[in-house]
Amino acid sequence: MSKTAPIALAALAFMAGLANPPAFAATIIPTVPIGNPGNSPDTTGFGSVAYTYNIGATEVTNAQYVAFLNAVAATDTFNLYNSNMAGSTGGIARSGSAGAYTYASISGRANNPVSFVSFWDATRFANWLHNGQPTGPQSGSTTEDGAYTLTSAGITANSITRNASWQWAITSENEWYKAAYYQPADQGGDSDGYWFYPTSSNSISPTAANYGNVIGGLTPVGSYPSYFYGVYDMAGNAFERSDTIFGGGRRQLGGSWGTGESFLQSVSLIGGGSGSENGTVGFRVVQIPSPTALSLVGLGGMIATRRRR
Ligand SMILES: [Ca+2]
Ligand SMILES: [Ca+2]
Ligand SMILES: [Ca+2]
Repeated sequence: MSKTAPIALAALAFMAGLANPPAFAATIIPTVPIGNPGNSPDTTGFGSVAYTYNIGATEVTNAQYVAFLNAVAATDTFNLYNSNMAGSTGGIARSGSAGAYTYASISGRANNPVSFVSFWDATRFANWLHNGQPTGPQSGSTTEDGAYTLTSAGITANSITRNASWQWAITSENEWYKAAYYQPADQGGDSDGYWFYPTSSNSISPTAANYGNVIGGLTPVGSYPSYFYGVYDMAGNAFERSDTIFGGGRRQLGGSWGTGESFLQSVSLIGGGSGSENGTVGFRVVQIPSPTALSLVGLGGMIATRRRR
């Protein structure tokens, strides 16, 4: 038994490598696993998630959004690009003319959170990840269907929610809240299992996060320490859209570089218009651990069984 486990692990690592061959130029979204499924909610009523999921380690960056634009926005049918992205607080420049647009990160800002994106731009980015990062015009197989089925009526009504078959999506309010504030008391967390700030603490200072207009703008993701689950930048930097409907828009979490600390607190409860686009609001994605990974675990088990004979 003791000899088979490392063999199975090595086989798993090998096959995992084959599943993601380095020659395939897919955009890598670093994620961290959020376990403890079925945790209790906070006193605010938020933070309970019944399933295990992976959450983006950081906000989606300009570099990641550039890869998306170059894949699906040679013709930008649904305005995934906003000309303010090329301004002093943005991070992406566009070249060429409609039908042959290309995009590039602005020097020094590739790893800043993408901003000037609406909730609908974010759903299209999530659909693109869900669909395997295809290249082609904005359509059902690239941006308009997948985790979210986008229709003009649904957009107008702000009624579109995540499909049950989602693989990648924009974080929900509870997925975001749990990753930000939850830490079981018996694993070093607060006595009630929830911190007041995402920084694994009940108080905060500008050494822990980009907020309060101390820096005066967005910072590259990961510039401040990570939290309990290994996640970065949930406190400040860019505000983050969720896909949870809130009034006429969606819940918006974590505060930004320009807001006071009250916006970083677990009791902060605000939203933003789904169609709004400004320089302080970005988003973060979540992923359901893939069936491929599960089947690889099954294969690893088979190999271990065979070698044991
Ligand atoms: Ca847009
Ligand atoms: Ca607490
Ligand atoms: Ca943030």
